[in-house]
Amino acid sequence: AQMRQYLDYLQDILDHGTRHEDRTGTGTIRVFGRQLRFDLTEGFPLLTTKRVWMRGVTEELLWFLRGETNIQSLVQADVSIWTDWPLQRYRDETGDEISQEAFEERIATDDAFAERWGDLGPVYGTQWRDFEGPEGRVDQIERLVRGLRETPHSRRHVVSAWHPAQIEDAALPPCHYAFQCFVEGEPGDGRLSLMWQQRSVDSFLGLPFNIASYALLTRMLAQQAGLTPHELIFNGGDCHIYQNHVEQVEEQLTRTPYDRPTLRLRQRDSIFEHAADDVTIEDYEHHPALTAPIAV
Ligand code: DHF
Ligand code: TMP
Repeated sequence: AQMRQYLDYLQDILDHGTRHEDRTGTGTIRVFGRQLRFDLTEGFPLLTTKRVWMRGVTEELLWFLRGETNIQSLVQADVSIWTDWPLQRYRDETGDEISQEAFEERIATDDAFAERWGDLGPVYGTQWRDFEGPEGRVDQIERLVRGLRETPHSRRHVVSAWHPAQIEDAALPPCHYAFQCFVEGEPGDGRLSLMWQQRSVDSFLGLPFNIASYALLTRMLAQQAGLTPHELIFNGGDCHIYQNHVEQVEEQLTRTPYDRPTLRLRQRDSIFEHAADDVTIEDYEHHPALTAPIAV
């Protein structure tokens, strides 16, 4: 099975979107309110119309699951996808026009520097594992895994990364800000679906990562709860294509998707014990990589 619907979604934005200036000064073409559904029994939903960097996706998800918000361990794993935001803050506040390489080198090797400049504030890691409430902190992932095991048919399997009192303190307010799990069928034969909400969607750079990340999370949760992954559903609010990504999008629209790859995930006793090499992607046939500047 393929992923034609991602291409249809991009075409829909080009056909029906309106041009608008945005926070980053780049400009977007945008529509509001779209849904994509992926049947996870038909292979792993990693885009094939360009290369998507699954190791980066995996390292980022494990970083969320560890409850971390400092980029140090990501940078140490050679993952630079979150570097731009701390780097920009460092440059703005110090006036030091340091290169990305030099900044990452210091983040990776100098703990005091990383502590001072590498933190993104209360982003996903904090909210998923350590959500601050009046009666202490809530580990939403631990609670979710327990809930899926003990009351699988509950309608309350919700995790929220949106903490209204802490939005101002985050380098970037959560884009994918909540998800819900849903279980069908009886114990021994249960199927797990997951739906996530995303307020703002960089459809060319961010969304392919987000789809793969939530598909991997669904696999991990299913494995912990003895369930079979079923459906993955994306609900997007402001769904946009940056104006400097239009050429890459048009190139992608000329490409025919390949069949989806398969993902293998090593079983662990706890969802918090996974390492990046627990994840392997097989039979990943894809079109050539496409690069694009990210709007900071
Ligand atoms: N800001 C914006 N404007 N768009 C985003 O997608 C975004 N995503 C964030 C943080 N801020 C953001 C976190 N996730 C890349 C992918 C995901 C991501 C951040 C960055 C990215 O640059 N991907 C490139 C390079 C990957 C690679 O190194 O191979 C890509 O081509 O997918
Ligand atoms: P905003 O906070 O002004 O909405 O900017 C955030 C940008 O980052 C926006 O283009 C959406 C994009 N984004 C994703 O698409 N996926 C992600 O996972 C993250 C963190 C950001």
